[in-house]
Amino acid sequence: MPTILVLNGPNLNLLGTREPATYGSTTLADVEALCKAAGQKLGFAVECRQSNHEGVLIDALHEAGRGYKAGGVAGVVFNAGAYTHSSVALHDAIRAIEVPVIEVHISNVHARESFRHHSWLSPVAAGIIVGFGVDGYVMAIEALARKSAAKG
Ligand code: CA2
Repeated sequence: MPTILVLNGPNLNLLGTREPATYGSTTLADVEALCKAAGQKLGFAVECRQSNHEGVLIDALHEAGRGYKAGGVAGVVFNAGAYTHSSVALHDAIRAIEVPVIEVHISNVHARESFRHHSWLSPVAAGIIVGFGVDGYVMAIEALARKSAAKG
C-alpha cells in the first residue's frame, strides 16, 4: 500500500489546547486519526510526524524523497507552521525532492498578519490548501490520491 506522509511543524503539537478561535479544538492526535481514516478509504497508508525542529523536518522530507523514488511514497501533506514564512531551507528541501508536497494551513493565513502572507513553500509545492481548518489535511490527502491515480 503506498504511503502518504503527513508532516507537521513547530507548535502544531499544541493544536486543540490553545487559541481555539484560530486553530479549532481538534488535537493533533485527532487530526492524525482523521488523516489515517481518510488514507485508508482511498487505499493509502498514512504516516504522521511532527517536529519543532527545522532540520528534523528537512530529514523527513529527504526520507520521503527516497521513498518516492523507491515507489513506496505517494506524497507529503505539509503544514510547516511558522517555518512557512521564514525557511529557505525547507523551500530548498522540497525543491530537491521530486515528491508532490501539498502545503496546508489550518487558518486562512491571508486574512491574518501580513508576515503570514508570504510562503517560501508555495512556489515549490504541488498545491496549497489554506483556511479550511483541519479538513484541509483530508482535502490534501484526497488531492494526493487523485494525483497518484493520474500518474498511474
Ligand atoms: O494556519 C496554520 O496552519 C499555520 O501554519 C499555523 C502556524 C502559523 O505560524 C502559520 O502562520 C499558519 C502556527 C502553528 C501553531 O499552532 C498552535 C496551535 C494551538 C495553539 C498554539 C499554536
